[in-house]
Amino acid sequence: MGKRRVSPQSDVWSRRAFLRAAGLGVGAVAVGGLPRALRSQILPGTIAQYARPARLTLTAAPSTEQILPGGATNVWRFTAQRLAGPYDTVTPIPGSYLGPILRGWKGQRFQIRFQNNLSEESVVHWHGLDVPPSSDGHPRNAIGPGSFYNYDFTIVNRAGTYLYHPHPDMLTGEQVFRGLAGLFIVHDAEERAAGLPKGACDVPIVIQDRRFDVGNQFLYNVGGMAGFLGDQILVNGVPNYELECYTRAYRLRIANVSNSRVYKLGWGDGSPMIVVGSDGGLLESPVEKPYLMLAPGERVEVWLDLRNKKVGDELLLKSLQFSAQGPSGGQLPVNGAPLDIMNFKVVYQQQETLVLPPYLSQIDRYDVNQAVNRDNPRVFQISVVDGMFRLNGRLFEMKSWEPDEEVRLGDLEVWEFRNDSSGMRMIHPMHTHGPPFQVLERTIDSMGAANYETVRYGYVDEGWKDTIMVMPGERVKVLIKFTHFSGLYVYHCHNLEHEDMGMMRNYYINP
Ligand SMILES: [Cu+2]
Repeated sequence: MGKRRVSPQSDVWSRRAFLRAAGLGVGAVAVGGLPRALRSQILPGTIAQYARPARLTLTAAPSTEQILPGGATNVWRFTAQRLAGPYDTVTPIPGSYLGPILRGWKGQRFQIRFQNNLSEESVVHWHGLDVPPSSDGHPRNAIGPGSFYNYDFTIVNRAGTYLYHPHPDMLTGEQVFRGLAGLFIVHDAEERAAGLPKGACDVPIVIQDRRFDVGNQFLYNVGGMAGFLGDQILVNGVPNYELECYTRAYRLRIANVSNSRVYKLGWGDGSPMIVVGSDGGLLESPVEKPYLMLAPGERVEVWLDLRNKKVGDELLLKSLQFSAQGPSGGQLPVNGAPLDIMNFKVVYQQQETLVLPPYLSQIDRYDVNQAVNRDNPRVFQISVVDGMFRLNGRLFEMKSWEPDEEVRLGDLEVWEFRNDSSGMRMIHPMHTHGPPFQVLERTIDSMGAANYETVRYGYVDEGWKDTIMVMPGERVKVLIKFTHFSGLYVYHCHNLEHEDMGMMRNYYINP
């Protein structure tokens, strides 16, 4: 099959970049006396106050998309309509089943009316955003076909690449698989001033794997405990994705929105990855890694410098081989098999003025000595009992929680995810709803040590996280502070099939 080219001159991001460069501002919204495009250039420190509340409808419904040559593929799709707020609140991705990119500012209010036009219940989770429990997309708030639900939250998170996707009990895996997911990009003044590429050079890269039947239809054949592993990589919903590039620097916002597949991202020419951000936005400073591990639900931001390339040069983004124990469920390629992700092709010569900024953002480090349980971490032991992955021996219960799943608003705690029980050992990406966290420490047991060597240099633990990959035999301690909201949230494995099988629990933040 031929490569599908994605030209920066024909896509939505470059259109906006062009208009910005031309000083026009799409829609020429003049709030505060200045067009948007000029405000973002002249007043980077005062933008947030201009971010008018965004009001939109978000609809989930069956649709079709031309993904492979031949017949169109039936998909489920998020579409959004902006009712109020800045023009760029909603940016559809042409030629993709993915939901539109939602865009907001720290401090901005979002009112989103979700309309469920599927034939089953659903609910939307704003992955990584710390929002009130009633707007968090807890499975108990799922609504039936034909119903709607009003989400209302103000963005308290720092700038970063967040996600939105369905979260109904036992149905999340299939709904995301059918196409229901999108990026929620948050900006703030610090991030806008960091000196990173913008516009067409700020590129979202959503990585997913899929399986198709002979009629080009999605095949959701879950391989037992392995979850779903596809044999076709899609980037932004497109196979054989190729981005036509300038000889410039790029900011890549890479998100793993696959159900179960873990990627070990590396450059085809062996050059190191230069990381500028993770789940919760920018790092303090750029960090160099030989490769990057990215489990389902995780995001990473990369500085790609094409200044020394020539027109005609190409650069592959690959997933490199790594070893993880666990079942494959008969699905090939297995987790850890080498794969091509996408290609960057230099087609335009252009002068670049940006250089990699030595400083990116301020990260306020939690102090473990301030934690209420410094020497007694709250442990979440992953185990298999009766053929089901469990958290502290338990499966998901819709409305109840145990005493050891209660925390207090305002407390800083040490949480420890332990993936070192005997029995079936495989990777689990652990995700918390509510506040983000910081990684304190990782340890590996002797049985897992050999496999660990194939992944350990690819963790990005330097910044804010909401999803953390835990290898077989590994224990990860994180620092988490319950800052903003009290109420009922969930924590769970972001292998979506594991989550659907019950590897999820409530936790309660006492006011
Ligand atoms: Cu899992």
